[in-house]
Amino acid sequence: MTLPTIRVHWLNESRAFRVLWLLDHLKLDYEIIPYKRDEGHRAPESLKKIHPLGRSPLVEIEDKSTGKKKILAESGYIFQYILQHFDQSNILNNTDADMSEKIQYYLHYVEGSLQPPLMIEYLLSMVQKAPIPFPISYLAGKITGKISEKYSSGELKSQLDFVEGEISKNRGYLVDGKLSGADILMSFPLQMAFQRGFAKPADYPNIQSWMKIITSLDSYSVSKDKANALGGKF
Ligand SMILES: N[C@@H](CCC(=O)N[C@@H](CS)C(=O)NCC(=O)O)C(=O)O
Repeated sequence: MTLPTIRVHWLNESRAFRVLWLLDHLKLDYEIIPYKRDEGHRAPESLKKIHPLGRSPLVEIEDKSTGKKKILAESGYIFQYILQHFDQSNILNNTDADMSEKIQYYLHYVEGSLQPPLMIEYLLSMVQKAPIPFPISYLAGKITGKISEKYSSGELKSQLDFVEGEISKNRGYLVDGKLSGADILMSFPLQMAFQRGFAKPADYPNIQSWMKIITSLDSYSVSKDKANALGGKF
């Protein structure tokens, strides 16, 4: 089978890093089309030429014989597509049907449940750090603190508690005691939660050791070097 050309529309410091890592772990050839965040930390307008929503990651699949192209958006769907079409040896899939369904679950869970409270906490922290004059800054601090207390920090804690329990039950990984696409996809929000100080590493020992193991993989370093060479941390 001739594999198509795979192009990753990659934005620096973004979820797109996981797609590089997935492709590198599967040892697939691909091209990176880099985009740089603007001063407001947003994606440049040029990404909207690839997909109307202008978010990253976007993956372009081009059939080498016909030149026909398709654009894949949404990290979970991109993972599903790549695992289904390009992981025939089940390196990151699972041959057991129940376990395979569990991987699929995480492809939805990551953006559907884990990412929203994390994003709210991030936005609230940005408001708290913004250069707003007193007394508006005081009021903004009170309001954002209340939203966090009443919703997002508690919600994030239950999500992290859940993931901590799953890793513990599943022998150090998310599914079946071994690495799968779910681990690579889930790495981004979990790294963010700790790097941004929304959770204390000491409260989540299973997530910490899981993170240490998966980020020690050669494929992680290969992707990180590629991202760094393009001027992005991720
Ligand atoms: N649910 C989408 C989210 C995509 C998304 O929000 N990507 C961020 C990067 S982490 C982005 O492109 N941000 C730039 C912007 O919003 O301008 C996915 O999973 O791919």
